[in-house]
Amino acid sequence: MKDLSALIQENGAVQDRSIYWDEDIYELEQERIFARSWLFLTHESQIPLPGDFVTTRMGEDEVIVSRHSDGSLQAYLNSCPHRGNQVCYAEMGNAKSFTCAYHGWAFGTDGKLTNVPLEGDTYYSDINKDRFGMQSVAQIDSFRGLIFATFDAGAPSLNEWLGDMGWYLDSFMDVPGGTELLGPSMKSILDCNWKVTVENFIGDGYHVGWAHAAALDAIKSPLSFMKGNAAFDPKDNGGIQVATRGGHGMGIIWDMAAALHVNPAYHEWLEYRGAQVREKQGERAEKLLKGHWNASIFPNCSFLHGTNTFKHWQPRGPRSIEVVTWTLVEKEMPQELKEYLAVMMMMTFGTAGMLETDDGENMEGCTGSNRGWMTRQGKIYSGMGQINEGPNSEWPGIVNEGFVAETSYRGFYRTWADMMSGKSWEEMARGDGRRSIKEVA
Ligand code: UNU
Ligand code: FES
Ligand code: FE
Repeated sequence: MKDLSALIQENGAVQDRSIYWDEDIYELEQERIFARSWLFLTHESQIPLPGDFVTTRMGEDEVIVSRHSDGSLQAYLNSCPHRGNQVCYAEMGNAKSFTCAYHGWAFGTDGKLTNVPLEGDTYYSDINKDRFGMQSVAQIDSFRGLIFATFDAGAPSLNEWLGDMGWYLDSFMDVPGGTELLGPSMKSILDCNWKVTVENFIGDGYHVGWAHAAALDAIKSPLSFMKGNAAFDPKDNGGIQVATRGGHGMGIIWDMAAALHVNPAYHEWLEYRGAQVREKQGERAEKLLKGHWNASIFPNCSFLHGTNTFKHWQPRGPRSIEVVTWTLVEKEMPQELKEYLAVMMMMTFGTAGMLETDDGENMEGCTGSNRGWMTRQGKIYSGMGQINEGPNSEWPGIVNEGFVAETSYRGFYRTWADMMSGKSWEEMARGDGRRSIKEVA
């Protein structure tokens, strides 16, 4: 493996190509990123009732996430402590218990071992059931309905982990009634490294007018002025790009929440909700609510506010991911609006969505080219906008005025490098002192 400290250079602007291909680096990511970070599991709306469960992955670990009989959220490895068989194969459902198909050990909805077949005749009742539950996560918590967990008991709280990202999320998630994910999810496989999709969503405003030119035209997007980049005027770059501490980030296009669909009912909703949000949280929150966001929550989930897309990029080795997609809406939206938004989400960023398929080819190309040994020795570049970014009087984080930039890429890779080098939580909390060119100068 290459020298770890050289994989990310120039304050996050240069990546070594091996990070998209190398199996040893991928294994180290499992240990140092996925086994430590708070990872997205599901939304409370997916498991409202006792016994409700979903199965998902934390890194490559299969997990069951359930609502226990006492109402608490539980998550534990979906693997039997007897001989290791996967216990639950359903994607979601409601259960009183989970029974292993191999020898019949049964577990409660908190993962605890409740029944062992032939317990008296074979173990002579000398088995301590408390010892053999499915292994629970170290911490589980939810933020405005989004449920996360970490395998690291020493990790900071979820609120600290999200930091300023939580403040940004509140503008559209801390609303009366809250939000929900409309499922069932769509799932598909892409032959790409997980980080390529995370970086695309965290901050790629640059590809929108180029890679999506035909789709913007076809759906008569209000952004179709960007197509082919020909008519782009610097004043069209109206928005911000943000890197928040912890590797999260986003690009926001002001007044473009409905960037990929035109529906008067959605605009009416934004006016109605915007006034309430402004009252409770202030003008900045209203401005955020009415913007279109592309965003990622470190390490591997992303969303588009306005296009109502919520995605979980599940790694399956260094060169493959499973993409899981839901529609994220407000619970109090009228039913017809929810249905309209779900259809538009599918048409744009569902598995066969017009923009999703534009991106998919590029995600695979950015990964697959590195199969060439010589190609893989090189570096790639995300230095756009460094000269223009810094702390901002209005917006938390490192901010670039203008949504076409790579500010949030750099924040993501600085945190990635910090975690990969094995920094302690204290070291990471202190910050890396390399957050923007302006601060360094
Ligand atoms: O493709 C995207 N990430 C995107 C599309 C971002 C902003 C607007 C439209
Ligand atoms: Fe950006 Fe080729 S122009 S990857
Ligand atoms: Fe895209």
